[in-house]
Amino acid sequence: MIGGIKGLSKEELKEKIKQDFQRKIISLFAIDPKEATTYQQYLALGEVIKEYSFERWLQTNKYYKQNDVKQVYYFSIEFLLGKLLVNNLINLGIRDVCREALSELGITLEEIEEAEREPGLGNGGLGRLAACFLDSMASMGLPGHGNGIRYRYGLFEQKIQNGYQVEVPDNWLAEEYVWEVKRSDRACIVKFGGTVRFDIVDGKLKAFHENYEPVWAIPYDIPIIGYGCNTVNTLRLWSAEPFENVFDFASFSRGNYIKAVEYRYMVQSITQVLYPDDTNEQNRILRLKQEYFFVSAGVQSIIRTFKKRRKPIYELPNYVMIQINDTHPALVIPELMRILIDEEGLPWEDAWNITTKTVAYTNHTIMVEALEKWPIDMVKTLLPRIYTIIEEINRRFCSEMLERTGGDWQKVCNVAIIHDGQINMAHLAVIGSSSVNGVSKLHTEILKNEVLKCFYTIYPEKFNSKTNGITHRRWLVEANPDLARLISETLQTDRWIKDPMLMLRFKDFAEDKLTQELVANIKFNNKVKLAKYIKEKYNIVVDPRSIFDVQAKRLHAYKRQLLNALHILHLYNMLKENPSLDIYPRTFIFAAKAAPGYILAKKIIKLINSIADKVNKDPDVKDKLKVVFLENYCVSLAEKIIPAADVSEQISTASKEASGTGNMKFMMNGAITIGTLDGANVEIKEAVGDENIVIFGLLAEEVLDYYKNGGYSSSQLYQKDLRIRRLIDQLIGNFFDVPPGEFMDIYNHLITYNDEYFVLKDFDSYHEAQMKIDKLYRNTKRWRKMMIINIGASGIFSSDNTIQKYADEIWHIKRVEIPD
Ligand code: B1H
Repeated sequence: MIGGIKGLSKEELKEKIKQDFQRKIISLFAIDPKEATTYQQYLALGEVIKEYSFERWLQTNKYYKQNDVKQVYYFSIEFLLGKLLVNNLINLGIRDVCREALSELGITLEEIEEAEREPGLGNGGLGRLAACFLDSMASMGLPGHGNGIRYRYGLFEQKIQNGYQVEVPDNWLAEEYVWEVKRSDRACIVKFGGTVRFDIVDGKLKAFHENYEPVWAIPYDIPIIGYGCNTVNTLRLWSAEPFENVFDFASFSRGNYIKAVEYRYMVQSITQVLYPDDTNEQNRILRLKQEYFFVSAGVQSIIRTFKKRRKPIYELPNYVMIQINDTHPALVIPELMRILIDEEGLPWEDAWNITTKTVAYTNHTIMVEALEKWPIDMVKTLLPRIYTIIEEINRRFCSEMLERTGGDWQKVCNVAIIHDGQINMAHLAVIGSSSVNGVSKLHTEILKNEVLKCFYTIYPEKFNSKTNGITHRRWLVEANPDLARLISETLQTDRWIKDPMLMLRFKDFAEDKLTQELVANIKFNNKVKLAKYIKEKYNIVVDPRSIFDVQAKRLHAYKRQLLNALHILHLYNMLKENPSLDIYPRTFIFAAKAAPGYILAKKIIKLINSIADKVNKDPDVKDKLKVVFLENYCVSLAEKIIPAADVSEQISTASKEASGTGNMKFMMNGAITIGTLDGANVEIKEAVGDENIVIFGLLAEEVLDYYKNGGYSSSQLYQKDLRIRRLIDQLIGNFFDVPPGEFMDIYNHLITYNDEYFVLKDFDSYHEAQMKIDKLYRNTKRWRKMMIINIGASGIFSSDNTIQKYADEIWHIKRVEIPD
């Protein structure tokens, strides 16, 4: 090990970095440091920086142990970390010295930083939220760790070919991953399949799980370095490995070669690939295996650590809290029950009491297709012991409910965990935890009054709201350094990086002419940079003086990229009819991955690219409209796009977007939101005031009312509204240069199946909102003022605030200061 950086002067540190870096290149690659490629330089620097964090990491763990600190474990099937080198340099407070050290070696730090490959171990908002939370917990000195899966392949890499999405495997582990430490000595065994036998032992009924297939869970730990403090927490990601000697394992027949190979293949498949479906659950056995795998390993490792404290097991909830990120880790509930009963010998009631106190559940969606349900037979076969426990939880809960409802079976069925041959994971999560939270105020209200209404009457005390947040350290300090510098200069302190509520003081400068100009210049420079990237990558010229209007997020019908696309087509039609129409020049930028099996979403990508083709090639509109689809949206691309955005498209069908977090990232970088009153948009509006956001469209209650009572017909709208008719006709006519019927799925979605997400219904109102944006942008002063207010108010949406609330209201943990 390289040794620490504690107590060094700046000069000493600089010399140390130079030496350590060069020695690392030699020890890793046996080459002259001058001959190293940029990627090798990255690997070497990464190793050095990682080792610099070890001192604090050990210190943190020692402190937690010696002081019996209560710790939180955030269980998530996704962690979308983004690149870590810049982040770690900033959080260790050594980026500037490091830049100087390297520049004395003739190397540019930014080039090395760019060379990092990001681990795409998440789909979108849910996974990125988990990563923001880790940053906040560490930076606030909160004892909170992550627990997840080390996928061999992350989310696919997206290529656009002839306008269509093509998926390429994301081989992110082709080279070493610098930031992890493999800990084979802390492996756990996870058991699949087999049978359960019950027997009386010492007068007590005991379960024996036999003939199972054992799988090694190997932990890889990533240090999560806090900003401006000594805290280094841990993200533990599990990888599945086969037992070498599985045939010596009691239950296996010896010497069956084919079986041995099948077994190895089965094991490796468990952590092979991230499921690429955002908010769309397919009932696949492999996914169930993944869920149990990381949950079981995580719980075992927590209990193992806890037992070293030599406290009675009854004390567990006083020292451990497990937050589950949606229902994907909901099997913690029966798994913890299993360990407490089968391994610790507790009676059911005590185990249940401990489990429900230890677990808390966050819901992230009301989309029915995303609410996880597993067929009974699948769970019974794959996890026989876990199944018997779920059955017992269900039996006890239902008999309680039967009593409560005076024998109303219908009501009991509505809340049962097992019903209709399936296990309802949301019901299991609500029943088996002490806290149930939504991710924005509106979303929580919808949970309480619609989706989980029955449970809200049973357990009103469990329900609470925790509006999402984003780490301003990545989304502002790192992604938009010039703006961060301006905020520090303006406020004459950089304390806001630790205490984001101080950012609100930036709003006081909204009318200040100099601040307005500086903010506008920074935005313009960021737009120039993005324009350069677009030119280099796609050979498309975009004008940084035009409005950069951005929609970047997963592609999903409810997010309504289609509304945006059809509206662009509408603008194009208007301009063709009247070439001198006074539209402020706009560049529409899209970035979005579609789930590989989501046909409608993929057609929408093709449509956007077809519109781009048409618009960008037409000299008649060339000075007014441009459309660009940027491929492979990921954290690093978001960091390039968001600081350059003027307009932030947050246009989901009201009630459908649980929170959104992109909305917060754009706002923080001075983009003005055009959006519906959905998810956290509602709270963004409260934070900036009605005049600093552009709202349109149906309200959530109106949408829910249409779903319940009907009363909307898209085909009537098509008949009545000439503009809409024209757009739809263009979609299925020969307006685009595509195979006949190419957009039939979109047509059917909008017309035949009555426009489930109210795209056409909201079209008018969206158009008006867009015209309002056009007008506002022309008023330079007004627009700049809006930008500053949005930037300042975004402090409210720092995940530090969100995490403080989780810590106070759900976890009951306190900040600790790790000594030097
Ligand atoms: C969100 C998901 C999700 N909600 C299933 N639900 C998945 C569901 O792989 N799966 O099966 C993956 C992801 N993701 C998002 O969570 C919401 O749509 C956003 O509105 C929210 O901001 C985000 C974080 O809370």
